Amino acid sequence: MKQLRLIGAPTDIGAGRRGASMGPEALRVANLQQALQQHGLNVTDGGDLSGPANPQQGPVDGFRHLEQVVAWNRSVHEAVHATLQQGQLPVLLGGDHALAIGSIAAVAQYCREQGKKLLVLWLDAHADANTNTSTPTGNIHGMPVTSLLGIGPDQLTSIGGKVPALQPDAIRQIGIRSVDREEKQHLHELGLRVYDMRHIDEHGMRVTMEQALSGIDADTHLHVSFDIDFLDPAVAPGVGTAVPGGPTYRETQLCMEMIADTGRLASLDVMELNPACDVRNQTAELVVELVESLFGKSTLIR
Ligand code: HAR
Ligand code: MN
Ligand code: MN
Ligand code: MN
Repeated sequence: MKQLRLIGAPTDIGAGRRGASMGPEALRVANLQQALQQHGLNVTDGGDLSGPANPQQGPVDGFRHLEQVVAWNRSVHEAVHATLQQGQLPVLLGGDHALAIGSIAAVAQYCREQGKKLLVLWLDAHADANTNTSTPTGNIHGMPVTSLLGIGPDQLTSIGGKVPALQPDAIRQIGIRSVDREEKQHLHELGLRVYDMRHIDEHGMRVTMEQALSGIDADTHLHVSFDIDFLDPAVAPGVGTAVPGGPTYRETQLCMEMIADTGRLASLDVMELNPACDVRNQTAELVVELVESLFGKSTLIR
């Protein structure tokens, strides 16, 4: 297994509620690095990136903090791309989910350079496919998917060089249960593969993951963009935008284990952990366990 590199991005610039800026430190307090090392993984903590403070302003042209979101994403893009070039596996510690723009743009760029196929699994309660006209809030953490697909202002869509950074068939969304009305139209128009909670209820997590992971081969770079609000808030209260009715502890463990089983996980975002909403860091501790599973810790006796 490759060397992992933790990259902290302590900002909540793209979110409505403050606090995701404390995510990287809460994961360190929950011993993320040490837990992974105990399983024999080689893990470096690259420390935190820096960027503009949160000006806490309202929307301009349908975007809150566009300039600051762009600045943070440029720095995330650079760090993630450099990590991949060094042959390491980047683990971005958010920070809000707007930073997935820079992270995934870097991964897509690297895959083009290496001639690899990219598959992005988007684990989230939300589809994050708004635009400045469909957003009810102006919060850019509701827009990373559209940005990566080339919809939005140049500064956001062209961070990885090529526009669009991704084709819609390179993304599969899992756990979705909160979508705005116009946003739903975007999902249909773009033809995104969405395994929403209804799908998981009807088919179970096992079948859902078999479908979501289908087509992965030796040439595939698998990227997981894990928004912690994917989880049911009963087990993961430490998020800024909790939506009831998410995957349970066991369902999420299975999801992570099935991703690990592919052996193709090559980059990861751990986003939207909000310690200000958490209870005694329990969500951070749960996330550490789940990331351990993602990298092959098995709870099976075998
Ligand atoms: N759809 C809502 C909006 O655009 C909320 C979506 C963003 N919230 C997240 N993303 N936590 O995963 O404002
Ligand atoms: Mn352990
Ligand atoms: Mn999200
Ligand atoms: Mn979300």
